[in-house]
Amino acid sequence: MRGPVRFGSGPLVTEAPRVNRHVVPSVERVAEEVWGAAVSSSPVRMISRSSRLARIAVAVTMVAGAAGAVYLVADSRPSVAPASPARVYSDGLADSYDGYTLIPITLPSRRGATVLEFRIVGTDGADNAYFQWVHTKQLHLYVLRDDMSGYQHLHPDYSDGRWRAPIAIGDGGAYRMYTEFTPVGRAATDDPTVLGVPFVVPGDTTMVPVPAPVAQVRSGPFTVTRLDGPANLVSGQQTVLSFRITNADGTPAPLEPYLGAFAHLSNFEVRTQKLMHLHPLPTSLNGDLPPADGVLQFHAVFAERGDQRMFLQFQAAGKVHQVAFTVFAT
Ligand SMILES: [Cu+2]
Repeated sequence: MRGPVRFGSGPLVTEAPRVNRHVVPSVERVAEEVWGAAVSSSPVRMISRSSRLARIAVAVTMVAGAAGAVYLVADSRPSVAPASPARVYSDGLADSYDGYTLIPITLPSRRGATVLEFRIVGTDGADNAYFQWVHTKQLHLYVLRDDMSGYQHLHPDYSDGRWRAPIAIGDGGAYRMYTEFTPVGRAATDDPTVLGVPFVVPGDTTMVPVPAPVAQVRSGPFTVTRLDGPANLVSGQQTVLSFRITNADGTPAPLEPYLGAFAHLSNFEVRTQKLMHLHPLPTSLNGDLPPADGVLQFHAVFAERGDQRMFLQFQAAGKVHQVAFTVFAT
């Protein structure tokens, strides 16, 4: 986080308190001062003043607390100036990024089943078929209508310079397709390139209002609980999203790897349709064991305030499930 840090309703903290770590008053000295002040201002006076051990224990706690507070203040500031401007990651709102361009060939133009077909070319105009295998696929395709309904996560096949995916569109409306891939040479753990183009399916359309935030959503026999309930997130800073997936009796769901992860979360900013695709933090050394408590955590930074609609996919008991949550970022 950059700039001043505000703690609760207190004053704006722009600088760590000046504490000389080399001059620490003796515990007994602090015990005398702290105990005297605490006792004189506390309505609880029945504790024996002669309890020397208790005084020392309180002093130790206070000294540790002060040291912890200093650490927190210091730790929340950048330790070094950023070497270069923050990288702007692609989000599917453009058809071209990182030198790659998404060129649609056949986009759905009516309801029902069809084949979506496109090319992805590099700056030299050549097709770039060989992306890295990330989460068991070279390329992930997402489709969403602009009212945040009709989410699909598909995996096109590549041949003859073209990517093709069978797709079924259930209703008319304005849609966007997103392609996500990691070019060769980039760390597989780095952010992928996400390109997007809109398309329209004419005809009757039943728009779906974005649901209000809730704490729990069910899919089949499984319940997904957002551990923060419907609480708002704070934009512009590192955020942890935690979900617990349970059986009907409340025990952890038997999660299985799906596309190389225990869950896939596509987050769309409702106002812009900007996409951020996330995977849970590993819950075991090799990341190959499901969480014993059924809790999956995702780290994310939400750039803008506003509604987010997130689609969470997971596999349990041999079947892929999908749930969606609305979360407001303040
Ligand atoms: Cu994924």
